[in-house]
Amino acid sequence: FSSFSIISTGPTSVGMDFSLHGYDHVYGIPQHAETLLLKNTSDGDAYRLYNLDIFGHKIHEKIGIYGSVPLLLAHKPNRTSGIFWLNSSETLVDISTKAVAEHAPSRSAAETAKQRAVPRTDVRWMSESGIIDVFLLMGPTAFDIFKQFAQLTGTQALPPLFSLGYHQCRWNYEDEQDVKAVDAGFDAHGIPYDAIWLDIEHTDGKRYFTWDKQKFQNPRKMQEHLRKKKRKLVVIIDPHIKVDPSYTLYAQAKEKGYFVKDRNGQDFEGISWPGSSCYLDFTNPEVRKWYADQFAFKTYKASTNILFVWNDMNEPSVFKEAELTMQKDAVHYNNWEHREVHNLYGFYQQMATAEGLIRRSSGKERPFVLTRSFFAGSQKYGAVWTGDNTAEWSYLKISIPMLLTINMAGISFCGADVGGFIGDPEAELLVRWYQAGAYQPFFRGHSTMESKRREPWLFGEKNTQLIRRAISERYVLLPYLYTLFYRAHTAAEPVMRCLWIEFPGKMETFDVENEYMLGNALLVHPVTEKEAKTVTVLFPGSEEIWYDFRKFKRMEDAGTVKIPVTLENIPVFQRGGTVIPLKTTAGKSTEWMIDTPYELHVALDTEACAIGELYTDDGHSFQYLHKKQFLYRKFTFHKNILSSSCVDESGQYHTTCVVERVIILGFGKQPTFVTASSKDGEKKEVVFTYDTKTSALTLEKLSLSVDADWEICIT
Ligand code: MIG
Repeated sequence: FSSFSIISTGPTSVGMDFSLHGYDHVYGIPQHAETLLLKNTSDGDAYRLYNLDIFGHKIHEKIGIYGSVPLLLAHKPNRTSGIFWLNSSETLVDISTKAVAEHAPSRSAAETAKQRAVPRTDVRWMSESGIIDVFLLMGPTAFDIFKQFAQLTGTQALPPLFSLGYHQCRWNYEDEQDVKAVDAGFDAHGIPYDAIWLDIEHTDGKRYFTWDKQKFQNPRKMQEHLRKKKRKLVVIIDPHIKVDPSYTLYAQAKEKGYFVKDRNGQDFEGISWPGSSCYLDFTNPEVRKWYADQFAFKTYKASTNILFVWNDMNEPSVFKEAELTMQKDAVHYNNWEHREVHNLYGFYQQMATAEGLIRRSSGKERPFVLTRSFFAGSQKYGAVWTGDNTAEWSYLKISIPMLLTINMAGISFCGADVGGFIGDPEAELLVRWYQAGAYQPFFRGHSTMESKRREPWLFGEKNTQLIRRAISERYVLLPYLYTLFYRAHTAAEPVMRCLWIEFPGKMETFDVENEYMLGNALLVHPVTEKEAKTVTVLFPGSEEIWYDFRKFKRMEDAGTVKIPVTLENIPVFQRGGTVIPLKTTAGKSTEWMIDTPYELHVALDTEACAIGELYTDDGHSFQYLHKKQFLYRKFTFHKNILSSSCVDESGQYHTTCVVERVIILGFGKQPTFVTASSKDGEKKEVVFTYDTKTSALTLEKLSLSVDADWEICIT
């Protein structure tokens, strides 16, 4: 730490070495624009965990960007371990993987000791200050690690359903007319979306919680317009507060002493978008409470309950300071130096914001808050995104390992700016990014000021159609995605999983980062090369069966397979043995789809069995928690019977929504007769079609309630 300047309390430095015996694959410690598999750092930079705003950040660097989670996972066949180094000051992680000679004990003195080379990974954690507070997570499976980590840091908040839809953002949607026009554009082009976003220019001179009076003359009316369209508004609220005594927020915070102080005890002043700014001290619980109160409808003028929030610049980003962040000797609540809590600053802002949104609804409604900076536990408060990426193929490619790593660290709800924030994507890249984003947890198109407008319909009819198709696939998939989020919320299972998490014994999966599993049932392989004609897909597990998710055909070859691709879509496969709940069609937004019927895709495994789940509730309130208003159902296919049963009897939710269609993939032969029977004994004959080419059996016009037990028998 010789490069640290000695100031005030100064750095103290703590560190510790760990040897992971038998392991040569380590993962985790987001956020870096780096590969999934952590690299040996002995001949270069250590991985750094220090939240920074790095505009136009490069790829394959060990410098930390925006957020950090000091959790490292190590994996070897059928065994996973974890190290959670709980320290929020600047941290470096050195990794050294080597083969070491291990001596097998010799049985007799005469026999020479046998030697064999076994892998070992040495991990050195070094933090600038604080204490050593470290947790060794024993697994033994990856899913055990996720649960153990969740016991310490919490699970993913259950997102309101709308927030799993598509988000349309730009720096900036200029004014009310612009917002209305973009909103109308989605309808005119038949593209679903759920939320339109306003960046910093919507405010009165970057005074957050206010509106630019010229551009947004009637923000309430604009929100009513969106509400009628069953859509939401998300606005940006940054942590820096403009130094302006006539700005109520500033005046109040100043008077109450709620800003971070400099080493001389004065309010720390830095430069940001509003010019000279002070920074709220979110580490102080009293400040968080006060901040949460700013979201009350009567305090936040012209805000309504369809308005949700985006926290940016909360590393914190401070222009003109060293590394564009706050000085380390700035002073927080209880005299903590900034260096001690740096990586927690954004975490606490998102916590306070989420609390504010909950409180404005008197505890009834789930919040949605997107944050750029994050720390271990941020999953409890909402979503994160990977910050300012660039509109280049390489950034689309690296977004996959980045999101997989964030998921591994407990934060399932994450995404990268679709299209790339900086620059202008060519149409093909934009289409490919939409196709990838549609199968990732947080799905938002966003672009910087200097870039050309890129709403989905601005690239010609053909590309509009491709993007419409990608977004529509997302909407149809929402019941599955929402169910995965429920599992993340209740059982700490990541939504987006690198392959080895699902196939822990298959070494060929350990470094795969160009494809992933969405839940346990979908294998997704985004196309990240320009003009790709084929992609090479690894189908993990020789005993698995995989089906083309759209054409229902069973994949003939196993292992590594070259798959032809067109611009139409990216390869997605359903794993044999799973049932995926879908909606039959996409609607204009999630709220338009409440009554849209379900469709089940039942993919049979080698035993002709399959199992899957569906979780549903009102999609926006905490009633699922407080009143147990939810449905948690299970679908089982066994011995030619598909049955619907209840997973959690404690939950009840009334819905008129029905299962309309069931498609069974890999069904051996043309059936003669299909009947559906409900629990009360009512039996009816089912219309079916069997496709001999794909072996897909389609059952139609079922009209079976989702909230009741039933059986479909195939003979
Ligand atoms: O320094 O609010 O990452 O998404 O559009 C730029 C303007 C500040 C950075 C965010 C980006 C956002 C932009 N912000």
